Parts: sequence; C-alpha cells; structure tokens
Amino acid sequence: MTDRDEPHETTAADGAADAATDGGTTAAGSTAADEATEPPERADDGAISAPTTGAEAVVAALEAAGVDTAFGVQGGAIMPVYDALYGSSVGHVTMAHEQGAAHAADAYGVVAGEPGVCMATSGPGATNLVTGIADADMDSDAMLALTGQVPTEFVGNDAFQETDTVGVTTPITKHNYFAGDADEVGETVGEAFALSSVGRPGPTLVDLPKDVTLGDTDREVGAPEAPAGTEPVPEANEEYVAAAAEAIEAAERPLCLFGGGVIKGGASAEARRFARELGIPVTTTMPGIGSFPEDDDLCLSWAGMHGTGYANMAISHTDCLIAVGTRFDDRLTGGIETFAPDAEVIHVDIDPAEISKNVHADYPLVGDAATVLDQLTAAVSEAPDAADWRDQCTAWREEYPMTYATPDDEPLKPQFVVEAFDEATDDDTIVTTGVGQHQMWAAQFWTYTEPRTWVSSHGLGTMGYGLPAAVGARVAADNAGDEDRDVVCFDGDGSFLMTLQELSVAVRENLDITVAVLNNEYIGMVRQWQDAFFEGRHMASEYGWMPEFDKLAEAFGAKGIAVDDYGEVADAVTEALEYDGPAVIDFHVDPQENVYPMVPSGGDNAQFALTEDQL
Ligand SMILES: Cc1ncc(C[n+]2csc(CCOP(=O)(O)OP(=O)(O)O)c2C)c(N)n1
Ligand SMILES: [Mg+2]
Repeated sequence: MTDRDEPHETTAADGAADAATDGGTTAAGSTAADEATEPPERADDGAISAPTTGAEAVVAALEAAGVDTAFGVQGGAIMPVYDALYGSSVGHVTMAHEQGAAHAADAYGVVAGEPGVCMATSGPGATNLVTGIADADMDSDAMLALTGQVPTEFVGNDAFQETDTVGVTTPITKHNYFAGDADEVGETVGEAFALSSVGRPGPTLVDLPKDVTLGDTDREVGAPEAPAGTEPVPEANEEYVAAAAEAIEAAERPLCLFGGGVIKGGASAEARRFARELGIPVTTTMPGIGSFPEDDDLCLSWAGMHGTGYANMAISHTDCLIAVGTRFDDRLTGGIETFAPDAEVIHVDIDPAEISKNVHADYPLVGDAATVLDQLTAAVSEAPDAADWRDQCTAWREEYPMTYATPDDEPLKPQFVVEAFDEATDDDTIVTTGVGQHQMWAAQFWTYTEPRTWVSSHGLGTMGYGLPAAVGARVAADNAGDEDRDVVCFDGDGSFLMTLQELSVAVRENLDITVAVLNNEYIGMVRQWQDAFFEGRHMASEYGWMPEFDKLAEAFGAKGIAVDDYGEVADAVTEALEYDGPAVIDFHVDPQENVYPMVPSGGDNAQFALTEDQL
C-alpha cells in the first residue's frame, strides 16, 4: 500500500461507519473502532437467528440457502460481511487472488450442482473477479458473487477503491443488484442466489455498499426465492413434440448432440435412456462431455474444432439432429452453412433466446432438458430404422481413430500422460484444465463416463482456470463426503503461470489435488496456429524457459515431481495420486506436438485436418 492510499482507506471506512450510525453525515476523526458491531445471536447450528445488520442479513441469506463454502479475499468494503461470517456455518476459503475465487466458486458449482459463492472487496477486488464472472456467464454456470462497495454517499465521487461494479458486470451477469437498504439486502442476496440457477443458469452479483452492510435491520431472512414467475415451464409444446417425434421416427441417419445443458439440467439419465431406447448415436459438445458415457457403443465423443473425426462426420451426414442444451457455439459448428447440412434440426433448450440464434431450428422445443427428453421418448412410437447408419458411424470410428505416434526419437507425448492418469483413476475422477493444447488432449484422450467430471473453461477460454477450479472442485467433493474422489488438473505451462499462486491455498487447506503440467515451454496452441496459418513465425509464443515447476511446488509446500521420459510416467502418476495433499508433476513434453483433428475456424466439419499439410 502506498503512503497515499492509507489515509484514503481510513477516510472511506470512517465514512461508512458514520453513514451507518448517524444516517450518513461524515464526522472527521472517527476511528475504525466505530465499525465494530456485536457478534450476532446464533442458533445451535450456528445460523444467525435474528440479523441486526445488513451484513448479518447477507450471511443469514447464505445460511438459509445452505451454502457450505464461499471463496474470496478480504478487503475494506466487504469487511462487515466477513465479520458476520465469523462463527457462521458457511465456511470460507481465502484465495490468493479474486480471479481464483471466482473460478473456484464456478467449479464448485459445476461439481456440486448448486451455485458456488465468491466474495471480494470493492474496486480491484471486484475487477479481479470479472474474468471469472465472464467465464461463468459464457458457460451458463450458476454462481453468486458478493462484492463490497464504498458507502452509498461516496458512490460517484471516485472514492478510494470505488469501481462501478454493477456497470462493469452488467454485460457478464445473468442479473446484478446494487443493494440499497439494510432491511432488504438479505432478501436480495437470497433472490440472487436462487435466480442464478433458475432456468438457464448463470452468474448473479450483489454489490454491497458498506453503509448498507453496517446498517441496522430487524428483518428476518427466509429461504432464497427467485422472483415470482421466473421458473420456466418444463414441458415443451406437445404439438411440436409430436412433430419432432415423427421426424425422429422417419429419420434414416438420426444423431443426438448433447450439450452442457443436459448436465446442468440434470438430464443425463433421461439422455441415456432416450438414445439407448431408440438406438440413436450420440455426439456431445465440449461442455456436454460426460452427459453420455464415452465408452458406450453409441457414443462418438465430442464434435467441433478439435472433436473426433467420427463425431464431425456424423454431424455432417445426419438427416435429423436432436440437439439438447447447446447454444451452437462457433467452435462446435464451424461454418454455419456447412453445419449439419442435410439435417432437420430438433433443438431442445430451456432458453428461448437460443432457438434459431445460430442454427435454424426446424422443431423448436423450449423446456427443461430432462422433461423434454422424456416427452420425446414417450412420443416416439417406433425407433428409427438406423442400423445401417450405426454401422456407418462405427466405420468412421475405425477410419479416424484418436491416435498419436510415439517415435523413440521424440520426447514424451502429452497424450500419453492423459491416458496414464485415466488408467490410474476411477470413473468419478474430476478433471479440470487450463486453456490451450493440453485442454484439448485432456478432453480427447480421457474417457469420460459421468456428468460433472469434466470441468473446463469453454466459451471464454480462460488460461489459468485449471488450478483454482481444482481447488473449488476438491472442496465440493469433500463437502459432499467424497474425499476419495480424485481431482486432476491438466494444466499448460502458460496457463499454470497465470494462477499458480492458488497452490498456496491448496497447501494451506491441505486439498488433495494433482496438477499435471503438460510443459512444452510454449504457448502451444498459439504456436500450432502460427505454424499452420502464419508461416511458422513464432512471435511471442515460445517461452524458451520455464521455472522448474516441481521445485516451485516444493517451495509452496506441495509435492513436486519432474518427469522427462515414458518410463517415469506411471510411478510419478501413482506417487502424486497417493500423496495426501497437493502434488504437481512437471511433465516435460514434446514441444512440437499438435492437436488433431482440426477444423479451421469457420470451416466445414467434414473437412477436418489430421495433419498440418491438410489445413
Ligand atoms: C487469459 C488468456 N490469455 C490469452 C489466451 C490466448 N491463448 C489461447 S491458448 C494459449 C496458450 C496457452 O499456453 P499453455 O497454457 O502453455 O497451453 P498449451 O497450448 O501450450 O498446452 C493462449 C495464449 C487465452 N486463451 N486466455
Ligand atoms: Mg504450453
């Protein structure tokens, strides 16, 4: 903190205290002690029974929502809320950086199936959350962010650590709130929590001015409630369902495309029943990984830019695409005009705004994924005659297998590392990733069979997501009593560098996670694109030097292992997984390895390249 900062912070805090205690007039010279409030009364379970301040109402709302853990970083404007957390049943994990708090909360929500909660102070605390909020927004992940704000009377004055958090986050939240009243703030927080998971999930935020959290209230806080009328109608229009069912019955080459909405909607069981009863092959999107078991004969794995050749062939040749819970992202579709060109499209989505946004829906079925899949299963009276089509899909699977070469004279291949972890772990293992080549290999060379086991940054593509996501995923699994579940983060060297300070959190909290750094000393994905599209000019993509991540891990107090050769992989994997706490393996992998198949941006999914010269 600079000399200039310090008096400012004191002044702003003083103003807050005064605003709370004397209705907003500022008395110079008051001290931080003015802020102190009595600890709240708590019931036997630790919950605040009768909040007396706005901050206590905020915490009472979290308690009423059943929040187990919040992730955050302290600071001046959010201090009253933290103070009310003292002794609460809501646990708190202090993160190293607010971006880490947002990613941890996001991943917690993905694994737990309920909104994760992150907290930060005003100004830089709030702006540090922004990447994580945008990430959750792009991936439709339920999350509640609570941010401190300067006292209401200072808003607009460029007060110390003032940022217009509501303004900054409006485009990247499902909804946000500026809390204006200590009596209402508990209800507002409950509403924001509930709203984040109603219908299509997404992040919500409540900005909490310090005078409001310090302000008096005697209002009790009830269970969280989304605004009346926001609960969507679960069933799709019966006429449309009947028409879609007819299209499915008549299809010769039907194909399911299950997106992240299948997982978020808790519809994996319904999706499995639908595809299996009707004998329809399945592809998924990247966020949909785990919605359908990849070891099932019907499963063609995930489609899109780096998806399997057989998934992309199936999409390019289907005559009836049953797409559930997907927004048809461009990394999935490639060029829209060449996407599923022969198909009638049945689009099931909870959000009407997604219908015909990117891909025209011939049969728009707006509703809850599980409910509509059951409607469709019931409405289809005869399974389509798709035996030849299934054979064709199997033939594509054999024609374009997911393989990689391991010549003796080339360094360790990253795909081998992913496979080694997959073999050494159970099906319920949670995988988190950074963004880049390693993310694609983690998606391609691991066989996912369960929902909520693949935790990655899709829409925003945020380097640095992996480690804090592993922290959040670990806490979610532990809170659910699943201490035996493994959590493995596949990180890139570049991605790891962006958030590796969260290793301090994993050590402090003794979180059992394994970080596998697929260290190619490159911004590998960018290097791959430079080789393919920029004539090999490696501008700013070659690190050429990286810290020794195993030693760095040891310096943090984690276990550190370095691996160079195939022969060392199995033992290192076992050692890291068996270690009770955070372990980092620095895998020195082939810097020249590329991710294939690849559909170039905006290209035709059927024209995927298997080598660079095909691009
Ligand atoms: C925050 C952020 N900055 C920049 C990018 C652009 N980008 C995409 S992949 C990538 C390379 C990531 O390097 P690394 O984590 O080492 O992964 P690798 O591709 O080498 O496996 C970059 C810079 C990004 N996705 N996110
Ligand atoms: Mg790299």
